[in-house]
This record gives sequence, structure tokens and C-alpha cells, in this order.
Amino acid sequence: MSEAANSRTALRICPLCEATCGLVLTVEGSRVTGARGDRADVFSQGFICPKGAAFGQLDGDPDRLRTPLVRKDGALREATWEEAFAAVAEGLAPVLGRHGGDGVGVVLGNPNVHTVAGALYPRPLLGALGTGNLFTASTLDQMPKHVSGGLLYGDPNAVPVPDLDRTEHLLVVGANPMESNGSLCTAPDFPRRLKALRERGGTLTVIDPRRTRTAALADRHVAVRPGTDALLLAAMAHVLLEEDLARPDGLAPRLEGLDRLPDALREFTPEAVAPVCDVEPAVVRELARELAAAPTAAVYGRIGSCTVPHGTLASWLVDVLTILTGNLDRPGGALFPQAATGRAPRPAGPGPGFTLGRRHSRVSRHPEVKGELPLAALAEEIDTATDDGEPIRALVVVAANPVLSAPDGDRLDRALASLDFMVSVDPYLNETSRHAHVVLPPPPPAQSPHHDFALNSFAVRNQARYTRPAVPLEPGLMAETEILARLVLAASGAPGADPGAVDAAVISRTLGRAVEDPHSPVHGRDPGELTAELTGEDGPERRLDMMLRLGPYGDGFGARPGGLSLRVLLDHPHGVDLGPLRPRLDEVLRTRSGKIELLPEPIAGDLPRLRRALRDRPEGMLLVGRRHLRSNNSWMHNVPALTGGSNRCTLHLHPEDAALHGITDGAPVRVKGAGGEITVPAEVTDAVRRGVVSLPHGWGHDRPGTRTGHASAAPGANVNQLLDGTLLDPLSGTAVLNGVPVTLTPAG
Ligand SMILES: Nc1nc2c(c(=O)[nH]1)N[C@H]1C(S)=C(S)[C@@H](COP(=O)(O)OP(=O)(O)OC[C@H]3O[C@@H](n4cnc5c(=O)[nH]c(N)nc54)[C@H](O)[C@@H]3O)O[C@H]1N2
Ligand SMILES: Nc1nc2c(c(=O)[nH]1)N[C@H]1C(S)=C(S)[C@@H](COP(=O)(O)OP(=O)(O)OC[C@H]3O[C@@H](n4cnc5c(=O)[nH]c(N)nc54)[C@H](O)[C@@H]3O)O[C@H]1N2
Ligand code: SF4
Ligand SMILES: [Mo]
Repeated sequence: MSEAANSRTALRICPLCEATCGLVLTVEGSRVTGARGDRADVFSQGFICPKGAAFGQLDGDPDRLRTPLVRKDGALREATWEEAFAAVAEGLAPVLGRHGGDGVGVVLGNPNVHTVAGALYPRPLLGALGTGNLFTASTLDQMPKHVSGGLLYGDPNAVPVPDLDRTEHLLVVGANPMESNGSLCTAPDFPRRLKALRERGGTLTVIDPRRTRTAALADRHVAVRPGTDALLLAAMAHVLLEEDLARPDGLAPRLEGLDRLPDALREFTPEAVAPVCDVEPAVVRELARELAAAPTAAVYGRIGSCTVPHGTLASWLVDVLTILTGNLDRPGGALFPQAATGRAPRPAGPGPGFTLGRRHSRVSRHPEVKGELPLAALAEEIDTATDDGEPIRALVVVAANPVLSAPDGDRLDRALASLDFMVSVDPYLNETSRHAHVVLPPPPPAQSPHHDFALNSFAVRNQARYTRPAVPLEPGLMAETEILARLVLAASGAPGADPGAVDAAVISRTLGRAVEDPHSPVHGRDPGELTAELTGEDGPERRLDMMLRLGPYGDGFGARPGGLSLRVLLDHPHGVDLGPLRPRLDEVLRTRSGKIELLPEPIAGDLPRLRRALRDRPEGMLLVGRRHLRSNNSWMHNVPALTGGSNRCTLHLHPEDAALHGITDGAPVRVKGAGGEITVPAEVTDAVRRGVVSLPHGWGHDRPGTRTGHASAAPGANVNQLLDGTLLDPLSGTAVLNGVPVTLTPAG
């Protein structure tokens, strides 16, 4: 029989970026030999990008670990799962015994928002460990959005998403969805959606120091000086207020603090911000007037507006502009999506509000946000002793590579090497996991189920999809859900117990609470009966079933016949469309006032720092990042199909800056920052503005003890070595990764 005759197809939602495209995989045995877009997918309708197309190569990467590794006599050796979990229990117990829960740190990386396991088990894990030392990739990314949403709406997960398919004007601030495929705006085929905006007569404005592929598509591109967006946006808000263009319309009765806004923003005139932002006052006024004049408009800020010194203020101002122009919570503006596994609507009214800084990091006293501490502070929490508490002595790392993703990887590298114990749940032996005492490898994505618990909360259309593993679990591998459940048990000192007990405990707790809740469809019912009604082949499926049925579109365990359940999703393999985003502000608001708190105290308290920035006229070069369509953070450089060509670790710099510094195209350049220096080849291009250089992140695969052969052959350099980890957005603890001062010298 030919190979083709042996092959079959299977559906799988792509977990490789936030766009969540439906894929049709071609499978031969346990090997994925092809991937194409699923034209019947209710959301992605056939779209696929080069990463999705390389799904098979990524899934079958021979460098993926296939057995657990346990450190013996200093070296990592293959071990059985039993040995590995016993080693975890043995490694954690003395640290927990001596130092308590806070002796153990937990690091959660980006892929946790792309896996079922990452959605369902981190909470039980933190509970079992009893630690407050949680570090996630959020503080290298979107934490300013959570702080801003928490303060404005009372819920840190309330992030309005641009109504991409209906808006008439999109103002993009520091995002490049043509390459990233979107973030906190889950939208398969972002390129088509942007082109459709232009085709229906809408306008696209992009604010970015680089002429990105997104900027190239725009009606207007403003090459702002990096790190100054908060000033630019404040001046736009100032213009709206000064020129009487603010029309919050229907939102007006739900606003608290509008009267104090003009005073708070008084100093941020277009003339005052222009020399700092490098944007003409007339342009600032036009940007504001265009936003006000558009029939509908959405302001969308991402990485370039978040990982900067005023990230929270910029994120707040993105929403302030949306609110002042009446575009929040209305079609064509920015709305709050409703995920099928999200919270079912509750009656409107005041809530508990949002509090920052309920505890602080031990060394630098950074405030927690959502129970998380800055990842930039992880190294010092391990390597620095203080009088009031002890350093972290053990680490549980799930799907994270902070040695490359976070500031000052060299220091973190040394700190990790000094730990008493470290466990990594990671498919690769890479820059971070090489320090682990135990590595627990999850199976390749084709062998894992998929549902977008996290990303559906940011999707431009409400929909729900679930795919079971496209390929049965190969012998010797363990589902990541089971790995994490067993990790929970190992942390509780019961490594051999039944992992199903973890799911059963969550189900029992959740249903127990639901039947007590007068607004729940199952109020007053018997939790035991409800548990018996759950379907699914394993614990995680039963939990998905429970969440769907209790959720906003759920069948309410019979209370709402025809509603969603696991069975419905299984019956609709290409997904269930739940319609366009709809206004639901009243369900979202959880502030103490029950209103949008437009000028919350922590924001007002940070504005003086922004006023001081009006006097900052940075000399010298500023560094920004960039993403390539065929990349994803630090972990896809091992796939030949996704590397090479233009996806290289080069320093983009403007021809005039190159001439000024005596640097020629292709020549090595020494780049120096507060945290160290690296040498990279120059790529002279006018796509980056003068005074700005750009490097991609996630490179630097040249450390010993890793097992990523292809990546190590063209390692690139780690841009985050230029950072020393002290530069943070103070309200959110987010590392400043963009707008970083650097010096350049030819290294030839
Ligand atoms: N200079 C600079 N630095 C940045 C950024 C930037 O723009 N500029 N961006 C930041 C952003 S936005 C983010 S989100 C962070 C990301 O920071 P991290 O999350 O630390 O980085 P990743 O490279 O995504 O690492 C993911 C890890 O998960 C592993 N992995 C992959 N798939 C799976 C899986 O299915 N299960 C498990 N358990 N592990 C898996 C990979 O092997 C890898 O080790 O980087 C940040 N760092
Ligand atoms: N191909 C690919 N896709 C990805 C990823 C990837 O690594 N590769 N990573 C995923 C992740 S984890 C995330 S969080 C998203 C990120 O999604 P995006 O935010 O869309 O991605 P970036 O390419 O980092 O875009 C940030 C833009 O901000 C610009 N910028 C830098 N500094 C400033 C500034 O001070 N002001 C302004 N206005 N702009 C500035 C940069 O030039 C860059 O074009 O992408 C996701 N998708
Ligand atoms: S856009 Fe993202 S989700 Fe879609 S195929 Fe590409 S990597 Fe996968
Ligand atoms: Mo991210």
C-alpha cells in the first residue's frame, strides 16, 4: 500500500499563536505529514500561515524530548515517569519543609495560554505548593492591560477588543498583526480583516517607530519615538477635551471621574509632547480629530505600548480615547468578548473592585498584580538575601524560557544553577530547562486536545471549538494534563496518587459553589447529581463539559435546553459560531462604584511621572523589538522550515545612523545596554526610523547543555542581555523591552 493510502486527516486548532486557526492535518501513523487551513472552520475559514503550515515539522521535531529526564550525579538522564515524579516529590519536600510554600517559585510561560493543561492546572498547582511567588510571561507582555482594565472596570481580565470586522477606523499603537497575527485580539486571518477594513472605506492608522508590514498597509503611519506613546495618547485625549470633541454618549451615565480628566491631562498639549514624541503638534491634533470624526473607531495597543516605561498609562489612555469617543462597548468600537467557558452573566451593580500591591516582592518591593510578581525580578528573588524572608530555593517552570525571554539572562542563568531543586515541564532541553533537576516533556501538539480557554476571551467573534488529540498518545508519552495533575500531587507529597483526584476536587468545589449561587442555572441542585451528568473521556474533558454547561451559552445542566456542552462541541468539529461581539458593559463592570472609574487613584498617582517625561529628551539610540511571521518567541528556531531567509537575528538600523556610526550592511555591530553587550550583524534598512535600532528576541541558542541542534547551529544573540532588569513599568511590574537606550560600535 502506498503512503497516501495509509494517510488520514484530522482536525486540530493551531496552538502556535493567538489566531487559533482551524487546521486539517494529514496523518500517517503517528506522523503529521501535512497541514492546511480548515475551510469549514467557523472562525478561521481556511486561513493558515507559514507556522501552521509547518505544524508537521514542529510536531515531529526529532529534538523533542520523549522521556522524562532526571539529574543523577550532575547529569540529566532518561528516567521513567514514576522515577521522575518521585524525584519531584523528593526535591520539593525539603524546600517546602524548610522554607514553606514561598521557598518554591512558579514560572508560567506563554504556551500555557495555548494548552488545555495550562488552563486547568496552574491554580491547583499553586494551591498545592502554597506559594505566593508566581512569575508569568504577562510581566513581559500584557500586564499593563490587566492593571488598566482592573482599575477602569474592576476586573483585570476585562480587556476591550477592537471590533475588527465592523469598525470604520482602527488606530494601532505598537502592534504588528501582519507578522504577529494579532494579540489580545484573536482574529484568524488578520491580513484579510485589515484589507476588508480598507475596502469598506474604513481607515487604518499605525503608530510604530518601524515601517512594519502593518504600517505599510495603513492610510497613515506615525513613526513615534519609542517609549513615548503615553504622552502622544495623553495629548490626543487633551485635544478631544479641549476642542469639545469628547462624546461618550451612552457611556456618560456610567462614567465616574470624567470631570477630573481635563485637569489631569492639562499639561499634555500637542505642543508639549511633540519634541519628545517626535510627532508634529498638527499631526497629534489630526489623529485626535480623525478618531472623533470616525462613525465608529477602535484603538488597539499591544507590545510596543505595553513593554515600555509608561505601559500602564498608555494602556489606560488607549481605553480613555475609546471611551471619550463613545466607542467602548458598541459595535464597530471595542467590546468585551464572551467566551463559552467564561463567567455566566450576573446582574449589574457594584463589585469588589480591583486592588494592586496586596503583597510585594521581597528584594525590590515590587507590588504584585493578580497575584503575580515581575519576571524581571526572578533572578534577584533567587540570588539575593534580605533580612525579611528567604530567597526562593526551588522552581517549578511550566512552558517558559525566561533565560531568553526575560531581562539579563546571564544573571538568571547563574541563579537557576544555584537552586536546590528545579523542575521544567517542557518539550525541549533548552536555555532554561537545562538547569532543571527533572524535565517532564509534554507530547507534541498533535497528540494533545485543544480548546481556547484563554484566547476566546479576546476573540473578535464569539465562538467555541474543541478538538480531541489528532493522533493517539504514543506509548511512553504522557498527556500534559496528566503531567500537571501528577505535579500537583507530587507537590502535595502524594506522587503516586490518582491524577483524576485533582480534577474531581476541582469539579466538586466548582459545582458546590455553583449550587449555592442564586444567579447560577444550577442553584439549589444537588452537586452529586450534576457530577454524574458530566460527560467526557477523562478529567480535563469533564471539566471542560462542566465549564461549558455553567457558562454563558451553556445548557445549565438541563436548565437551558439546546445550550452548549462538550457533546455539542464534539458534534460540531468545525466549531460553533456564537455571533459577533455584543455590548455587555454592565455584566463586566465590577468596580466599587459600579461605574467606569476613569481616573483611578493609582493612575492619577503615576501621572506626575509622565509629566516629568515631558522634559526627557533622550539622546542616542533607542532599541525596539520585532517579530517575524515565521517565529514565535524563543522556541521555534529549531524547525528548519521556520528559520533562514529574512528570519534572522540582525540589527535593523537606518542608513543615516549606519553612516553616522561607521557601520556597513552585514558587518558585525557591538550593541551595549545597561545589562551587557552582544554582537550582531547589521541590516541597514529605512524601515526603521532614525535614532532607533531593532532586534528580535528569543535568540541566543549558544549555551552548552541544550539539545536543539538546528537552533544552536545559527544561535543569534539574546537581545535581553542588554537589559539589567531594573527598568519596569511601576504599576504593572512589566519589563521595559522597548525604547531601551543602547550604544553602537562597529565590531569588525
Ligand atoms: N526583548 C523582548 N523580549 C520579549 C518579548 C519582546 O517582545 N521583546 N516578548 C515577550 C513576550 S510577549 C512573551 S509572551 C514572552 C514569552 O516568554 P516565555 O513564555 O518564557 O517564552 P517562550 O519562548 O514562548 O517559551 C515557551 C517555552 O515553552 C515550551 N513549550 C512549547 N510548547 C509547549 C507545550 O505545549 N507545553 C509545555 N509545557 N511547554 C511548551 C518551549 O519549549 C519553551 O521552552 O517573551 C517576552 N520576551
Ligand atoms: N510571528 C510571531 N507571531 C507572534 C509572536 C512571535 O514571536 N512571532 N509572539 C506572540 C506573542 S507572545 C505576542 S505577545 C504577540 C505580540 O503581538 P504584537 O504586539 O503585534 O507584536 P510585535 O511584533 O512585538 O509588535 C510590536 C510593535 O511595536 C513597535 N514598537 C516598539 N516600541 C514601540 C513604541 O514605543 N511605541 C510604538 N507605538 N510602537 C513600538 C515595534 O516596532 C513592533 O512593530 O505576538 C504573538 N504572535
Ligand atoms: S496564524 Fe497562528 S494560529 Fe493561524 S496557522 Fe499561523 S500560527 Fe497557527
Ligand atoms: Mo506574549
